Amino acid sequence: MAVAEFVVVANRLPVDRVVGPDGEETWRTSPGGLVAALEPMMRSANGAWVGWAGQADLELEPFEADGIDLIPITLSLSEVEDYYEGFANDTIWPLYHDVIAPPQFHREWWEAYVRVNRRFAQAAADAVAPDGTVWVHDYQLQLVPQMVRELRPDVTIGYFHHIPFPAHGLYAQLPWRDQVLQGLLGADVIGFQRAQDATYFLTAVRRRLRYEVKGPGIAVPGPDGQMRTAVARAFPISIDTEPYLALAAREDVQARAAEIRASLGNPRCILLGVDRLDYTKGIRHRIKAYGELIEDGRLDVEDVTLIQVASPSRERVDAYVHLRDEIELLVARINGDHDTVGHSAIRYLHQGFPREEMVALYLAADVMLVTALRDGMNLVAKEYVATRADDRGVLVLSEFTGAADELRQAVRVNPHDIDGLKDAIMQAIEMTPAEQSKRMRALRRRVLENDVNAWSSSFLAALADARRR
Ligand code: GDG
Repeated sequence: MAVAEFVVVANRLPVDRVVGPDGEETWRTSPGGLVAALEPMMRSANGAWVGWAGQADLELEPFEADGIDLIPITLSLSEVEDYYEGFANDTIWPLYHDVIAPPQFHREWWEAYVRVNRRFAQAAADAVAPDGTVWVHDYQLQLVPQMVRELRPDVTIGYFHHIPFPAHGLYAQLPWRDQVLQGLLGADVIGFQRAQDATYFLTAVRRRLRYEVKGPGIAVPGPDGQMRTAVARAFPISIDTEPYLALAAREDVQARAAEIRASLGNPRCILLGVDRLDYTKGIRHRIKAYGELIEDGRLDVEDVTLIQVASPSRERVDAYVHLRDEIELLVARINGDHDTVGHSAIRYLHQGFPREEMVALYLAADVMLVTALRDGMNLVAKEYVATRADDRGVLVLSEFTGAADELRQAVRVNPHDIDGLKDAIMQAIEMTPAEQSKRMRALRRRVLENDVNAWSSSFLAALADARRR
Protein backbone atom coordinates (compact mmCIF):
# COMPACT_ATOMS: atom_id res chain seq x y z
CA MET A 1 0.00 0.00 0.00
CA ALA A 2 1.28 3.46 -0.90
CA VAL A 3 1.77 5.49 2.27
CA ALA A 4 5.10 7.32 2.36
CA GLU A 5 5.00 11.03 1.51
CA PHE A 6 8.75 11.04 0.96
CA VAL A 7 10.73 8.14 -0.51
CA VAL A 8 14.52 8.02 -0.83
CA VAL A 9 15.90 5.57 -3.38
CA ALA A 10 19.61 4.74 -3.12
CA ASN A 11 21.69 1.70 -4.04
CA ARG A 12 22.35 0.92 -0.37
CA LEU A 13 20.03 1.02 2.58
CA PRO A 14 21.46 3.25 5.32
CA VAL A 15 22.01 0.26 7.62
CA ASP A 16 24.59 -2.45 8.19
CA ARG A 17 23.78 -5.95 9.38
CA VAL A 18 25.32 -6.76 12.73
CA VAL A 19 25.44 -10.35 13.93
CA GLY A 20 25.60 -10.51 17.74
CA PRO A 21 27.59 -13.00 19.84
CA ASP A 22 24.61 -15.38 19.99
CA GLY A 23 24.16 -15.22 16.23
CA GLU A 24 21.15 -12.90 16.46
CA GLU A 25 20.87 -10.29 13.71
CA THR A 26 20.31 -6.60 14.18
CA TRP A 27 20.63 -3.60 11.92
CA ARG A 28 22.72 -0.57 12.78
CA THR A 29 22.18 2.72 10.97
CA SER A 30 25.38 3.63 9.14
CA PRO A 31 26.56 7.06 10.25
CA GLY A 32 26.73 8.71 6.80
CA GLY A 33 25.99 12.39 6.27
CA LEU A 34 23.18 11.59 3.86
CA VAL A 35 21.22 9.71 6.50
CA ALA A 36 21.72 12.52 9.01
CA ALA A 37 20.54 15.13 6.49
CA LEU A 38 17.46 13.19 5.48
CA GLU A 39 16.48 11.83 8.87
CA PRO A 40 14.36 14.80 10.00
CA MET A 41 12.60 14.79 6.63
CA MET A 42 12.09 11.03 6.78
CA ARG A 43 10.45 11.30 10.18
CA SER A 44 8.33 14.40 9.60
CA ALA A 45 7.09 13.40 6.16
CA ASN A 46 6.39 9.77 6.91
CA GLY A 47 9.39 8.68 4.90
CA ALA A 48 10.70 5.40 3.52
CA TRP A 49 14.08 4.38 2.10
CA VAL A 50 14.36 1.90 -0.79
CA GLY A 51 17.75 0.19 -1.16
CA TRP A 52 19.85 -2.97 -1.21
CA ALA A 53 21.00 -4.41 2.12
CA GLY A 54 24.49 -5.12 0.76
CA GLN A 55 24.33 -8.90 0.55
CA ALA A 56 23.38 -11.05 -2.46
CA ASP A 57 20.24 -13.21 -2.42
CA LEU A 58 18.98 -11.77 0.84
CA GLU A 59 15.19 -11.64 0.81
CA LEU A 60 13.86 -9.35 3.50
CA GLU A 61 10.46 -7.91 4.26
CA PRO A 62 10.27 -4.13 4.81
CA PHE A 63 11.42 -3.28 8.34
CA GLU A 64 12.17 -0.35 10.57
CA ALA A 65 15.55 0.68 11.98
CA ASP A 66 15.97 3.70 14.26
CA GLY A 67 12.58 5.01 13.23
CA ILE A 68 13.23 4.83 9.47
CA ASP A 69 11.05 2.58 7.27
CA LEU A 70 13.31 0.50 5.08
CA ILE A 71 12.27 -1.27 1.90
CA PRO A 72 14.92 -3.82 0.92
CA ILE A 73 15.61 -4.72 -2.71
CA THR A 74 16.89 -8.23 -3.37
CA LEU A 75 19.81 -8.67 -5.79
CA SER A 76 20.95 -12.09 -6.97
CA LEU A 77 24.67 -12.85 -7.02
CA SER A 78 24.80 -12.43 -10.80
CA GLU A 79 22.98 -9.09 -10.49
CA VAL A 80 25.55 -7.90 -7.95
CA GLU A 81 28.24 -8.86 -10.48
CA ASP A 82 26.57 -7.39 -13.57
CA TYR A 83 24.58 -4.40 -12.31
CA TYR A 84 26.72 -3.27 -9.37
CA GLU A 85 30.33 -4.41 -9.83
CA GLY A 86 29.94 -4.42 -13.61
CA PHE A 87 27.84 -1.62 -15.07
CA ALA A 88 27.89 0.77 -12.10
CA ASN A 89 31.49 0.32 -10.96
CA ASP A 90 33.31 -0.81 -14.10
CA THR A 91 31.41 1.07 -16.83
CA ILE A 92 29.85 4.24 -15.42
CA TRP A 93 32.36 4.95 -12.62
CA PRO A 94 35.49 5.01 -14.84
CA LEU A 95 33.66 6.70 -17.76
CA TYR A 96 32.29 9.49 -15.55
CA HIS A 97 35.69 9.98 -13.89
CA ASP A 98 37.28 10.97 -17.19
CA VAL A 99 38.32 7.40 -18.14
CA ILE A 100 41.20 7.39 -15.61
CA ALA A 101 40.71 3.62 -15.95
CA PRO A 102 39.24 2.17 -19.16
CA PRO A 103 35.47 1.63 -18.90
CA GLN A 104 34.23 -1.84 -19.85
CA PHE A 105 31.15 -2.00 -22.04
CA HIS A 106 29.16 -5.24 -21.89
CA ARG A 107 25.62 -5.65 -23.13
CA GLU A 108 24.69 -8.15 -20.42
CA TRP A 109 25.79 -5.66 -17.74
CA TRP A 110 23.51 -3.05 -19.29
CA GLU A 111 20.60 -5.51 -19.36
CA ALA A 112 21.10 -6.23 -15.66
CA TYR A 113 21.30 -2.48 -14.96
CA VAL A 114 17.93 -1.91 -16.69
CA ARG A 115 16.35 -4.86 -14.87
CA VAL A 116 17.59 -3.82 -11.43
CA ASN A 117 16.72 -0.14 -11.97
CA ARG A 118 13.19 -1.28 -12.80
CA ARG A 119 13.00 -3.21 -9.53
CA PHE A 120 14.02 -0.14 -7.52
CA ALA A 121 11.56 2.04 -9.45
CA GLN A 122 8.69 -0.39 -8.89
CA ALA A 123 9.40 -0.52 -5.14
CA ALA A 124 9.46 3.30 -4.95
CA ALA A 125 6.26 3.59 -7.02
CA ASP A 126 4.53 1.08 -4.73
CA ALA A 127 5.63 2.91 -1.58
CA VAL A 128 4.99 6.56 -2.41
CA ALA A 129 1.75 8.25 -1.38
CA PRO A 130 -0.43 10.07 -3.96
CA ASP A 131 1.31 13.33 -4.97
CA GLY A 132 4.30 12.38 -2.81
CA THR A 133 8.01 12.94 -3.46
CA VAL A 134 10.70 10.49 -4.59
CA TRP A 135 14.38 11.41 -4.28
CA VAL A 136 16.71 9.11 -6.24
CA HIS A 137 20.45 9.00 -5.51
CA ASP A 138 23.41 8.41 -7.73
CA TYR A 139 24.86 6.74 -10.76
CA GLN A 140 23.70 3.21 -9.94
CA LEU A 141 20.09 4.34 -10.50
CA GLN A 142 20.10 6.74 -13.44
CA LEU A 143 17.11 5.09 -15.13
CA VAL A 144 14.91 5.15 -12.03
CA PRO A 145 13.56 8.73 -12.39
CA GLN A 146 11.90 8.05 -15.77
CA MET A 147 10.74 4.58 -14.69
CA VAL A 148 9.06 6.05 -11.59
CA ARG A 149 7.45 8.78 -13.70
CA GLU A 150 5.93 6.21 -16.06
CA LEU A 151 4.52 4.25 -13.12
CA ARG A 152 3.47 7.27 -11.05
CA PRO A 153 3.01 10.49 -13.05
CA ASP A 154 1.49 12.16 -9.96
CA VAL A 155 4.72 12.27 -7.90
CA THR A 156 7.50 14.87 -7.81
CA ILE A 157 10.89 13.32 -8.60
CA GLY A 158 14.38 14.50 -7.66
CA TYR A 159 17.71 12.96 -8.64
CA PHE A 160 21.11 13.78 -7.15
CA HIS A 161 24.31 12.71 -8.88
CA HIS A 162 27.16 12.25 -6.37
CA ILE A 163 29.95 11.76 -8.91
CA PRO A 164 31.12 13.94 -11.81
CA PHE A 165 29.24 14.11 -15.10
CA PRO A 166 31.75 13.91 -17.98
CA ALA A 167 32.35 16.21 -20.93
CA HIS A 168 30.35 15.30 -24.00
CA GLY A 169 33.31 13.85 -25.92
CA LEU A 170 33.70 11.21 -23.21
CA TYR A 171 30.02 10.72 -22.43
CA ALA A 172 29.41 9.98 -26.11
CA GLN A 173 31.39 6.73 -25.75
CA LEU A 174 28.54 5.17 -23.76
CA PRO A 175 26.60 2.85 -26.07
CA TRP A 176 23.42 3.59 -24.06
CA ARG A 177 24.02 7.34 -23.82
CA ASP A 178 20.53 8.39 -24.99
CA GLN A 179 18.70 5.94 -22.74
CA VAL A 180 20.64 7.18 -19.70
CA LEU A 181 19.81 10.83 -20.50
CA GLN A 182 16.14 9.90 -20.91
CA GLY A 183 16.27 8.07 -17.58
CA LEU A 184 17.66 11.09 -15.74
CA LEU A 185 15.24 13.48 -17.45
CA GLY A 186 12.37 11.68 -15.75
CA ALA A 187 13.27 13.83 -12.71
CA ASP A 188 11.91 17.33 -12.12
CA VAL A 189 15.18 18.41 -10.52
CA ILE A 190 18.53 16.87 -11.48
CA GLY A 191 21.23 17.90 -9.02
CA PHE A 192 24.99 17.82 -9.58
CA GLN A 193 27.99 18.61 -7.36
CA ARG A 194 29.51 21.34 -9.54
CA ALA A 195 28.21 23.89 -12.03
CA GLN A 196 30.53 22.25 -14.57
CA ASP A 197 28.77 18.87 -14.19
CA ALA A 198 25.38 20.50 -14.81
CA THR A 199 26.77 22.27 -17.88
CA TYR A 200 28.15 19.01 -19.31
CA PHE A 201 24.80 17.32 -18.71
CA LEU A 202 22.86 20.15 -20.38
CA THR A 203 25.26 20.01 -23.35
CA ALA A 204 24.71 16.25 -23.69
CA VAL A 205 20.92 16.75 -23.58
CA ARG A 206 21.06 19.45 -26.24
CA ARG A 207 23.47 17.64 -28.52
CA ARG A 208 22.06 14.14 -28.26
CA LEU A 209 18.33 14.63 -27.72
CA ARG A 210 17.99 18.07 -29.35
CA TYR A 211 15.77 19.25 -26.48
CA GLU A 212 15.50 22.97 -25.90
CA VAL A 213 17.67 24.15 -23.02
CA LYS A 214 17.28 27.59 -21.44
CA GLY A 215 19.56 28.35 -18.47
CA PRO A 216 19.13 25.38 -16.11
CA GLY A 217 15.72 24.50 -17.63
CA ILE A 218 15.09 21.74 -20.15
CA ALA A 219 11.86 21.39 -22.12
CA VAL A 220 11.08 17.67 -21.92
CA PRO A 221 8.30 16.25 -24.14
CA GLY A 222 5.86 13.97 -22.31
CA PRO A 223 4.08 10.89 -23.72
CA ASP A 224 0.98 12.98 -24.48
CA GLY A 225 3.02 15.55 -26.45
CA GLN A 226 2.80 18.05 -23.57
CA MET A 227 6.01 19.73 -22.49
CA ARG A 228 7.29 19.90 -18.94
CA THR A 229 10.37 21.63 -17.53
CA ALA A 230 13.16 19.74 -15.80
CA VAL A 231 15.86 21.72 -14.00
CA ALA A 232 19.54 20.68 -13.89
CA ARG A 233 21.90 22.59 -11.62
CA ALA A 234 24.57 22.34 -8.93
CA PHE A 235 23.84 21.61 -5.27
CA PRO A 236 27.30 21.05 -3.70
CA ILE A 237 26.95 18.37 -1.01
CA SER A 238 28.57 18.69 2.39
CA ILE A 239 29.02 16.91 5.71
CA ASP A 240 27.02 16.70 8.89
CA THR A 241 29.39 18.99 10.82
CA GLU A 242 27.95 18.41 14.31
CA PRO A 243 29.50 14.97 15.07
CA TYR A 244 32.87 16.13 13.72
CA LEU A 245 32.89 19.23 15.93
CA ALA A 246 31.81 17.16 18.93
CA LEU A 247 34.48 14.49 18.39
CA ALA A 248 37.21 17.07 17.80
CA ALA A 249 36.33 18.73 21.11
CA ARG A 250 36.46 15.46 23.10
CA GLU A 251 39.45 15.11 25.41
CA ASP A 252 39.93 11.41 24.74
CA VAL A 253 40.03 12.05 20.97
CA GLN A 254 42.58 14.83 21.44
CA ALA A 255 44.63 12.53 23.69
CA ARG A 256 44.47 9.86 20.99
CA ALA A 257 45.78 12.42 18.44
CA ALA A 258 48.75 13.14 20.71
CA GLU A 259 49.30 9.41 21.12
CA ILE A 260 49.34 8.95 17.32
CA ARG A 261 52.00 11.67 17.02
CA ALA A 262 54.06 10.13 19.80
CA SER A 263 53.82 6.64 18.32
CA LEU A 264 55.39 8.02 15.11
CA GLY A 265 58.27 9.50 17.11
CA ASN A 266 56.77 13.01 17.31
CA PRO A 267 57.84 14.09 13.83
CA ARG A 268 57.90 17.82 13.11
CA CYS A 269 55.21 17.38 10.49
CA ILE A 270 52.56 14.73 9.82
CA LEU A 271 51.00 14.52 6.37
CA LEU A 272 47.74 12.59 6.00
CA GLY A 273 45.80 11.00 3.17
CA VAL A 274 42.40 9.31 3.75
CA ASP A 275 40.69 7.69 0.81
CA ARG A 276 38.80 4.66 -0.30
CA LEU A 277 41.44 2.72 -2.24
CA ASP A 278 40.22 4.01 -5.60
CA TYR A 279 42.08 4.99 -8.78
CA THR A 280 40.22 8.31 -8.87
CA LYS A 281 41.80 9.51 -5.63
CA GLY A 282 45.33 10.14 -6.95
CA ILE A 283 46.97 8.13 -4.15
CA ARG A 284 49.78 7.01 -6.46
CA HIS A 285 50.55 10.57 -7.59
CA ARG A 286 50.65 11.78 -3.97
CA ILE A 287 52.98 8.99 -2.86
CA LYS A 288 55.21 9.46 -5.89
CA ALA A 289 55.58 13.20 -5.18
CA TYR A 290 56.30 12.55 -1.51
CA GLY A 291 58.83 9.82 -2.32
CA GLU A 292 60.67 12.17 -4.69
CA LEU A 293 60.82 14.89 -2.03
CA ILE A 294 62.62 12.43 0.25
CA GLU A 295 64.81 11.21 -2.61
CA ASP A 296 65.74 14.83 -3.46
CA GLY A 297 66.67 15.52 0.17
CA ARG A 298 63.97 18.20 0.54
CA LEU A 299 62.29 16.07 3.25
CA ASP A 300 63.83 13.84 5.88
CA VAL A 301 62.01 10.84 7.37
CA GLU A 302 63.29 11.84 10.82
CA ASP A 303 61.12 15.02 10.54
CA VAL A 304 58.17 14.08 8.41
CA THR A 305 55.78 11.11 8.16
CA LEU A 306 52.97 10.44 5.71
CA ILE A 307 50.02 8.47 7.10
CA GLN A 308 47.98 6.99 4.27
CA VAL A 309 44.66 5.38 5.16
CA ALA A 310 43.44 3.46 2.11
CA SER A 311 40.16 1.86 3.13
CA PRO A 312 39.35 -1.36 1.26
CA SER A 313 36.94 -0.83 -1.61
CA ARG A 314 35.42 -2.82 -4.53
CA GLU A 315 37.91 -5.60 -4.03
CA ARG A 316 36.26 -7.85 -6.61
CA VAL A 317 36.72 -5.40 -9.49
CA ASP A 318 39.97 -6.06 -11.45
CA ALA A 319 41.05 -2.42 -11.72
CA TYR A 320 41.01 -2.18 -7.91
CA VAL A 321 43.05 -5.37 -7.47
CA HIS A 322 45.74 -3.92 -9.77
CA LEU A 323 45.66 -0.53 -8.10
CA ARG A 324 46.25 -2.10 -4.71
CA ASP A 325 49.27 -4.02 -5.99
CA GLU A 326 50.68 -0.91 -7.60
CA ILE A 327 50.32 1.27 -4.52
CA GLU A 328 51.61 -1.33 -2.12
CA LEU A 329 54.68 -1.90 -4.29
CA LEU A 330 55.35 1.83 -4.36
CA VAL A 331 54.93 2.23 -0.59
CA ALA A 332 57.17 -0.75 0.14
CA ARG A 333 59.88 0.62 -2.20
CA ILE A 334 59.88 4.07 -0.62
CA ASN A 335 59.85 2.69 2.91
CA GLY A 336 62.53 0.14 2.06
CA ASP A 337 64.80 2.80 0.61
CA HIS A 338 64.31 5.49 3.25
CA ASP A 339 63.05 4.18 6.60
CA THR A 340 65.32 4.27 9.60
CA VAL A 341 64.87 1.81 12.44
CA GLY A 342 62.95 4.46 14.41
CA HIS A 343 61.13 6.33 11.61
CA SER A 344 58.97 5.35 8.70
CA ALA A 345 58.48 7.43 5.56
CA ILE A 346 54.94 6.18 5.05
CA ARG A 347 52.60 4.56 7.53
CA TYR A 348 50.23 2.76 5.16
CA LEU A 349 46.95 1.40 6.53
CA HIS A 350 44.75 -0.72 4.28
CA GLN A 351 41.96 -0.74 6.84
CA GLY A 352 38.73 0.98 7.76
CA PHE A 353 38.60 2.83 11.08
CA PRO A 354 35.85 4.03 13.39
CA ARG A 355 34.98 7.69 13.10
CA GLU A 356 36.67 8.54 16.44
CA GLU A 357 39.97 7.31 15.04
CA MET A 358 39.47 9.23 11.80
CA VAL A 359 38.97 12.45 13.74
CA ALA A 360 42.04 11.72 15.91
CA LEU A 361 44.01 11.32 12.67
CA TYR A 362 42.63 14.63 11.34
CA LEU A 363 43.69 16.31 14.59
CA ALA A 364 47.15 14.73 14.44
CA ALA A 365 47.78 15.87 10.86
CA ASP A 366 49.53 19.15 10.05
CA VAL A 367 48.86 18.75 6.35
CA MET A 368 45.94 16.99 4.67
CA LEU A 369 46.59 15.76 1.12
CA VAL A 370 43.57 15.48 -1.19
CA THR A 371 45.00 14.83 -4.64
CA ALA A 372 42.07 13.22 -6.51
CA LEU A 373 42.36 13.07 -10.29
CA ARG A 374 38.59 13.47 -10.45
CA ASP A 375 36.12 13.54 -7.53
CA GLY A 376 32.47 14.58 -7.38
CA MET A 377 32.97 16.50 -4.15
CA ASN A 378 35.42 14.87 -1.67
CA LEU A 379 34.01 14.94 1.83
CA VAL A 380 37.34 14.09 3.48
CA ALA A 381 38.55 17.62 2.67
CA LYS A 382 35.52 19.09 4.42
CA GLU A 383 35.84 16.75 7.41
CA TYR A 384 39.47 17.77 7.96
CA VAL A 385 38.54 21.45 7.84
CA ALA A 386 35.59 20.98 10.23
CA THR A 387 37.76 19.34 12.90
CA ARG A 388 40.45 22.08 12.90
CA ALA A 389 38.89 24.18 15.66
CA ASP A 390 42.22 25.84 16.49
CA ASP A 391 42.45 27.12 12.88
CA ARG A 392 45.78 25.34 12.34
CA GLY A 393 46.69 22.88 9.64
CA VAL A 394 46.87 23.09 5.85
CA LEU A 395 44.65 21.51 3.21
CA VAL A 396 46.30 20.62 -0.10
CA LEU A 397 43.41 20.19 -2.53
CA SER A 398 43.20 18.99 -6.12
CA GLU A 399 41.46 21.34 -8.49
CA PHE A 400 39.68 18.30 -9.96
CA THR A 401 37.45 17.85 -6.89
CA GLY A 402 34.05 19.45 -6.43
CA ALA A 403 35.33 20.75 -3.08
CA ALA A 404 37.83 22.97 -4.94
CA ASP A 405 34.95 25.20 -6.12
CA GLU A 406 34.14 26.09 -2.52
CA LEU A 407 37.39 25.68 -0.58
CA ARG A 408 39.26 28.48 -2.29
CA GLN A 409 41.81 29.06 0.50
CA ALA A 410 43.28 25.57 0.22
CA VAL A 411 46.66 25.08 -1.47
CA ARG A 412 45.42 24.10 -4.93
CA VAL A 413 47.16 21.45 -6.99
CA ASN A 414 47.03 19.72 -10.33
CA PRO A 415 47.97 16.18 -9.21
CA HIS A 416 49.16 15.24 -12.70
CA ASP A 417 51.94 17.82 -12.35
CA ILE A 418 54.29 15.98 -9.99
CA ASP A 419 56.75 18.90 -9.71
CA GLY A 420 53.86 21.26 -8.93
CA LEU A 421 52.53 18.79 -6.38
CA LYS A 422 55.97 18.56 -4.72
CA ASP A 423 56.14 22.34 -4.46
CA ALA A 424 52.61 22.50 -3.05
CA ILE A 425 53.49 19.91 -0.38
CA MET A 426 56.57 21.96 0.58
CA GLN A 427 54.51 25.15 0.64
CA ALA A 428 52.05 23.47 3.02
CA ILE A 429 54.80 22.09 5.29
CA GLU A 430 56.54 25.47 5.48
CA MET A 431 53.44 27.65 5.87
CA THR A 432 53.64 30.08 8.81
CA PRO A 433 51.11 29.68 11.64
CA ALA A 434 49.63 33.10 10.82
CA GLU A 435 49.02 32.13 7.19
CA GLN A 436 47.58 28.75 8.25
CA SER A 437 45.08 30.47 10.56
CA LYS A 438 44.05 33.01 7.99
CA ARG A 439 43.28 30.31 5.43
CA MET A 440 41.77 27.79 7.84
CA ARG A 441 39.38 30.36 9.33
CA ALA A 442 37.95 31.10 5.89
CA LEU A 443 37.73 27.41 5.00
CA ARG A 444 35.94 26.57 8.24
CA ARG A 445 33.46 29.40 7.77
CA ARG A 446 32.48 27.93 4.41
CA VAL A 447 32.16 24.32 5.64
CA LEU A 448 30.20 25.24 8.75
CA GLU A 449 27.81 27.45 6.77
CA ASN A 450 27.15 25.06 3.91
CA ASP A 451 26.68 21.82 5.85
CA VAL A 452 24.67 18.83 4.70
CA ASN A 453 21.46 20.27 6.12
CA ALA A 454 21.88 23.41 4.02
CA TRP A 455 22.48 21.14 1.03
CA SER A 456 19.37 18.99 1.51
CA SER A 457 17.22 22.06 2.29
CA SER A 458 18.24 23.75 -0.94
CA PHE A 459 17.57 20.60 -2.98
CA LEU A 460 14.19 20.08 -1.34
CA ALA A 461 13.30 23.75 -1.91
CA ALA A 462 14.04 23.27 -5.62
CA LEU A 463 11.79 20.20 -5.59
CA ALA A 464 9.02 22.19 -3.90
CA ASP A 465 9.34 24.81 -6.66
CA ALA A 466 9.07 22.05 -9.25
CA ARG A 467 5.89 20.83 -7.61
CA ARG A 468 4.35 24.30 -7.96
CA ARG A 469 5.27 24.57 -11.65
C1 GDG B 1 31.25 9.72 -3.34
C2 GDG B 1 31.94 10.61 -4.38
C3 GDG B 1 31.33 12.59 -2.98
C4 GDG B 1 36.73 6.66 4.31
N1 GDG B 1 37.49 5.72 4.92
C5 GDG B 1 36.95 5.56 6.15
C6 GDG B 1 35.85 6.42 6.29
N2 GDG B 1 35.75 7.08 5.15
C7 GDG B 1 34.70 8.09 4.91
C8 GDG B 1 35.27 9.48 4.83
C9 GDG B 1 34.18 10.20 4.05
C10 GDG B 1 33.65 9.11 3.12
O1 GDG B 1 34.06 7.87 3.67
C11 GDG B 1 34.27 9.22 1.74
O2 GDG B 1 33.65 10.29 1.07
P1 GDG B 1 34.34 11.01 -0.15
O3 GDG B 1 33.51 12.18 -0.52
O4 GDG B 1 35.73 11.40 0.23
O5 GDG B 1 34.45 9.96 -1.34
P2 GDG B 1 33.54 8.75 -1.99
O6 GDG B 1 33.45 7.59 -1.10
O7 GDG B 1 34.21 8.47 -3.30
O8 GDG B 1 32.07 9.37 -2.21
C12 GDG B 1 32.48 11.86 -3.71
C13 GDG B 1 30.56 11.66 -2.09
O9 GDG B 1 30.14 10.50 -2.80
C14 GDG B 1 29.33 12.35 -1.50
O10 GDG B 1 28.49 12.87 -2.49
O11 GDG B 1 31.92 13.62 -2.19
O12 GDG B 1 33.07 12.72 -4.67
O13 GDG B 1 32.99 9.91 -5.04
O14 GDG B 1 33.12 10.59 4.88
O15 GDG B 1 35.48 9.99 6.12
N3 GDG B 1 35.11 6.51 7.41
C15 GDG B 1 35.45 5.72 8.45
N4 GDG B 1 36.50 4.84 8.38
C16 GDG B 1 37.27 4.74 7.27
O16 GDG B 1 38.22 3.96 7.24
N5 GDG B 1 34.73 5.79 9.60
